[in-house]
Amino acid sequence: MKVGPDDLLLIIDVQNDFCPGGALAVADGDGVVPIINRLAGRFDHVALTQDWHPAGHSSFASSHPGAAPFSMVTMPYGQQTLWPDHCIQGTPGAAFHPGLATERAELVIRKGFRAAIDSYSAFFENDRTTPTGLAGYLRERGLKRVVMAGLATDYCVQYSALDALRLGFETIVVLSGCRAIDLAGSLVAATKAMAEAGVELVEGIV
Ligand code: VGL
Ligand code: ZN
Repeated sequence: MKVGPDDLLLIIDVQNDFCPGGALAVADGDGVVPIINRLAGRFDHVALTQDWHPAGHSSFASSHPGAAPFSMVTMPYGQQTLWPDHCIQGTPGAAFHPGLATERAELVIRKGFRAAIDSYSAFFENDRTTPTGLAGYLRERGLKRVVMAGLATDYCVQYSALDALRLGFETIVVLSGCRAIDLAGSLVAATKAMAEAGVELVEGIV
């Protein structure tokens, strides 16, 4: 792909809690930082997402007595994986990785801030209908194509990519800038789902 003026680089959840030593560490999560920093220098428009939960969030296993992290529960909006407490608003774990070049970001979109519902996607909460406002932002700014990288490939990146496509944006995921949680084959499933939907999966940008 060739980067153009109507492209947005959307950097997903490159936060301390998703990096080694964090509460929901993704293997080699911090490995994306130099790759994404290099990418960011190529784009006219950059936005960041930030997973941003209140303490006691309903996606935390600790909020469900007897439930183990990484187990599933049924919520009013559907199936939900329960996570270790992570990305609690205002804590160091919720901060961006200190090496991430955030200064060129034109927008930081926070998600998962409603206690009763999780939000993997940058566009919709996990009911798949409550919008975050990002689609409106892109349309008002005349941005046509979304290029994504970040954490985690099989959760927030996948959900964001499928929603971007569903909303009519051309969607590219840069796999060298992503790392996965990979629960029970979720990385293979996510890659397949994105490819079948029409998300363009690229290793890098030349
Ligand atoms: C994420 C699980 C819970 C992600 C966020 O950024 O992929 N995964 N919260
Ligand atoms: Zn989360």
